[in-house]
Amino acid sequence: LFLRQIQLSLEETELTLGGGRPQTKQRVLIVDDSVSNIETLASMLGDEYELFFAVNGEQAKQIAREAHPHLIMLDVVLPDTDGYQVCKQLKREPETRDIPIVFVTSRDSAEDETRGLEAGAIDYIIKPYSHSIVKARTRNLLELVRNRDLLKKLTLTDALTGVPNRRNFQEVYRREWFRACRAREPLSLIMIDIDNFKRFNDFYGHPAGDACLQKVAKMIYQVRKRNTDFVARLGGEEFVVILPDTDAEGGQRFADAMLNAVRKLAIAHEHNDGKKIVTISAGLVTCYPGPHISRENLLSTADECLYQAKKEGRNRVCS
Ligand code: GH3
Ligand code: MG
Ligand code: MG
Ligand code: MG
Repeated sequence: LFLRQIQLSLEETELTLGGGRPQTKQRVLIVDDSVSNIETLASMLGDEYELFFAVNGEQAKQIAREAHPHLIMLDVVLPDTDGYQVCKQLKREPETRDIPIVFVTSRDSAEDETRGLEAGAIDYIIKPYSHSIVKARTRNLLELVRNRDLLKKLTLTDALTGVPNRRNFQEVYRREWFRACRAREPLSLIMIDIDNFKRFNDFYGHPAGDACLQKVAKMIYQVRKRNTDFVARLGGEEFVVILPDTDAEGGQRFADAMLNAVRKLAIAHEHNDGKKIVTISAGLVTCYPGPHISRENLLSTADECLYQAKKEGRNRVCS
């Protein structure tokens, strides 16, 4: 019940960002070189799940990477390799590591089963199997997966605004930093802070302050043009944007668009240095990540730029 409640509240948050979708069917990848084996599993699971199929190891890995299934049912004997190898490889790769794998095989020795479980499989089903048992096991497993994914999402999402939180930012920032290093691409970072927000809260009350934060978060989120652009709430009334493969000019365009968009919201603010509406200030930095500069360093420089924007009168970008 507890999980169901957070699930509902999360769906609401998603809706506020316009990305909400009802519980969709979970995806299951069936890997078997025998079409009749695939057909049997498909007839059992097809109503409840969205199914994908692969008939060899290479195909299985490719579909696992592209379709991100919630569960893989894996045969042991395959034409190009064996299922244990496929399992081990999927468990090594970051994008597929979390996908639970269930072996479905007629190999019934204790050694084979041990090998499968040691390769990282979560379960091992021996043929011939009872349809009702396999259906029930699959359902239980996928329920666990759903709850695990939900918890993961909750730990990475800001509860008030629905955008990624600080922890999420730290992970993504680290990842994008190393990607930019490898690709020798520029990276832009924007620190954002709402102007005179303490006075806003004092004057309009905390609930109105919360509503303002939600609107501003949504607006910053909507300014993004590429889905690799990343927005997070760091805490309080502070946000950060990561713009991969974006030079100083592109960063400036994004920051200007963001400031404009927030002004356009025209949220009344009686005590914002005479501006009468809610505004934000931003600090923009751009660099080619490499050994000459640290992540923390770039972040603190963005902070200094933001401080400068405040000092120069707020409602502006400094870089
Ligand atoms: P500046 O323009 O220099 O940034 O001034 P400021 O008043 O915005 O800055 P300060 O850091 O002094 O105040 C931030 C305020 O943000 C304090 C608090 O009232 C408010 N705040 C922080 N988190 C939340 C929140 O989750 N909800 C609401 N409603 N207000 C918050
Ligand atoms: Mg086979
Ligand atoms: Mg502020
Ligand atoms: Mg602040």
